[in-house]
Amino acid sequence: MTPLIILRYPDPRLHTIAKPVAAVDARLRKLAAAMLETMYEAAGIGLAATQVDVHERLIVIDVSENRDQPLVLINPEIVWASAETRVGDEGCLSVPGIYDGVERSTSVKVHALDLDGKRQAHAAEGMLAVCIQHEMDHLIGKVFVEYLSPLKRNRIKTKMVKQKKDEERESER
Ligand code: GNR
Ligand code: NI
Repeated sequence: MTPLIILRYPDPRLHTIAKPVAAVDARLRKLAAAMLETMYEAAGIGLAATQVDVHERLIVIDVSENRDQPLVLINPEIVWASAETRVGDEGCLSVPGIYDGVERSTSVKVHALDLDGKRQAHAAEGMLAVCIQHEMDHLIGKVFVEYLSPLKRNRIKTKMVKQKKDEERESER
């Protein structure tokens, strides 16, 4: 399987609001498998369908040390988020090379469908809780840099545009 192409900030398609997955069928399972492969290939701990230009509510996550605990969440909903928050550095496969602090709930409860179309409840804390919140933001068209100050965001935007131009020049040679 060839990895999917990950959209990069400031691509406007990253701001698309995803629609619910209509059916957990063979197409969906194939997409989830391709997303997991893409996430592992890019050494990320999560990936939202939005990032691969598919605007359906589907995220894949693996926060395990050994990269052997894939989690697929279909039509995920955060049903509870702790009032307790923590600021932690985040990165994003759609904003390569940028890491900055974002305030998130320290624990969340999530309802989602699994690959069999069954309802699952997940209680998450630590890195998993952070990752779930980061991925669910992607599904509503939100990239973590939008939590940063306009000044930082504009600097990041400029850097990303320049990076892309440099790569394009490089590939023309
Ligand atoms: O790989 C990723 N690492 C990460 C680190 C801290 C907080 C969130 C993340 S998610 C990110 C992968 C990604 O971009 N998912 O959308
Ligand atoms: Ni991301």
